[in-house]
Amino acid sequence: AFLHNIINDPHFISNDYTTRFIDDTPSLFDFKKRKDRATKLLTWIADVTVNGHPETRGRAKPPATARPPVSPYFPDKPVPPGTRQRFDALGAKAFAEWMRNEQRVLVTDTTMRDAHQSLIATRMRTRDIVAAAEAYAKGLPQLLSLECWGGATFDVSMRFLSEDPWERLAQVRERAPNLLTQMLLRGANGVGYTNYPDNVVKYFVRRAASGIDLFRIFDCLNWVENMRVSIDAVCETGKLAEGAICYTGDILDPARAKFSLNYYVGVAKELERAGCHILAIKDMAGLLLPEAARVLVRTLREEVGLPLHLHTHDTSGISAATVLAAIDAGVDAVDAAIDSMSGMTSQPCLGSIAAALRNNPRDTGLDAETIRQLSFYWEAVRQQYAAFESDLKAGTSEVYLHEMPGGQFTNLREQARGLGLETRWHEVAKAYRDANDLFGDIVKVTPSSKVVGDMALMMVSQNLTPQDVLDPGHEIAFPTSVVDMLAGDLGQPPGGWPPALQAKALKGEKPIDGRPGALLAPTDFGGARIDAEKACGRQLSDDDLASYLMYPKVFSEFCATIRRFGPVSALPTPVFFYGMQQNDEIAIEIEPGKTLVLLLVTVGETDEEGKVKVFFELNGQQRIIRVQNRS
Ligand code: BTN
Ligand code: 3PY
Ligand code: ZN
Repeated sequence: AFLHNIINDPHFISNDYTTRFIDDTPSLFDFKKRKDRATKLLTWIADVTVNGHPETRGRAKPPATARPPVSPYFPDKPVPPGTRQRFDALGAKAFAEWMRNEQRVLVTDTTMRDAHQSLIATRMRTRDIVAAAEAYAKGLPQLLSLECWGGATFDVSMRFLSEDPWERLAQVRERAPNLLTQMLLRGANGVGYTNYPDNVVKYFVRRAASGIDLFRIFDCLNWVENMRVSIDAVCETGKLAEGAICYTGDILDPARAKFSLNYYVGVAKELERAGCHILAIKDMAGLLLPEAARVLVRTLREEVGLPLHLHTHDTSGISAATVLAAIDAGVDAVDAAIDSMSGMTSQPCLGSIAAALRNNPRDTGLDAETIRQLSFYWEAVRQQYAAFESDLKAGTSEVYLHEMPGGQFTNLREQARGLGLETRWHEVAKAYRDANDLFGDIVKVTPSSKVVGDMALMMVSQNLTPQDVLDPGHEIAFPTSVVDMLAGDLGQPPGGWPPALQAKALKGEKPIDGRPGALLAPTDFGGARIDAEKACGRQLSDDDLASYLMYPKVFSEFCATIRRFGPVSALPTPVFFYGMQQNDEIAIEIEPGKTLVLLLVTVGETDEEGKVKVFFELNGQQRIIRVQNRS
């Protein structure tokens, strides 16, 4: 077995080894019999059939009436040219000018990223996303872009879905070759939760640019200084850099003078000077009221030469009014989610916005029937993710109090429930606002929103008032994330951190006031690759390395899961989460042209060792898989 491992080791094969090879390659001592992909997948299915999947166990099940999702199908229709061809022909700068001069309202569909991030905890799997891509390409070629990557999807796909985010991107791109692909990049925080060294941010952007055309870049404190490395990196690739101003407060409320119209115009001008091609108004919590949208859009369009792209959330229930007001005031592009994935903490409803503009000079040109068909598809897909639905039932004006981003709202509710605070949700919401005010009134979006959430949960669970938190005589064990943020690890908010709270949390440690990325030593990519390949037991692509640089532990564990269970992203979603039932028959395409036909014959009794035999027929041959019963 040892020799077998040596001659099959990727480094050995490529002659890339030294005298330390045996010492440095622990996987050589991994003598477990190597299984083929089919056996690995059967092991997963058997295990989940017997034990359930940890992510769905004990949660709501898909309704018995759920119908299989069928994406609209246009077999004989060619893919018409779209924004991708226009962008390829014009380049970034001229494309942005075209956007600004176009009369139609341009629309970004967020269903493949923010909508499921905000409604079903980012759990949408690649198969379900990719199956819709061709219908978008053929049926909605007037779209500006598909937001399909970045934000929380990168982490969640590896951590909870055991799938590779890079494969998702490549497949969407291949199936929608006429539409711009769009991602959300958290500036110096990449697609993670902390600042990365500058060379890591650049490396990540370069890799991402092979699949992404439009990068929406933000900083969680609106600190443009902290966005320059990523803006420059995007510009160097020739792709579109969309700089976002994160909207909080209310420009029409004199009591929130910190986040005034002037403030946003200032940030917008900085982003324009920093070289961005497009300006986003990123209203991550859905706080932008219709009248404020009118004023903000009109002013930004006068003061800045870039096309304006509005992103909002419908947590309050009135985001469509905001979008229509912004359109009236001249916004160039808006974000919306397909009908069945819209509303509540997600984006406003794409089909209805398109309807509102039909036969009007700014008509989007989007086809109503295709939107409906796509909505039916996503509706059926969404039923399979019932385990991840929140119990939110209505729009809520409480969002103007707490200002939580749509992507965080249901997450924090879950976290609160986990701490036994489910009956005290409205206190958590109030504490979230109190924590915001303690931090000096800040922008709350990943990762600063996470820090405010941690603080709020601590305050509620320990019954602390803001006065307690500030009281020098009251000892507080601040969450680590709070200490790090007040130490300057996420950067600087406008006006700096409140000195008294900062001193109390840092207990004499000195904060930094410069850009965190400037203090982080550059990563040694060669060394990182060696570590990563050791951890994963195989040679890694440049994309793999980028995953490892963002999430070393999550990526290594993802690799281990795939090593053990094979390409589980190929499993249909119900099978992935729930396994199979007696007499279920499925086809699994593990690579183009290689399909496994699988029948679950029966599940045996649990034996003395606590193991269960699961009987399958694989392409007509009997296969028995024995798994531990842990249920
Ligand atoms: C991970 O934590 O690595 C991702 C989730 C993997 C859970 C699945 S459920 C079926 C199989 N059996 C296990 O013990 N783990 C995987
Ligand atoms: C993210 O960073 O994931 C967001 O969606 C922020 O709004
Ligand atoms: Zn959003």
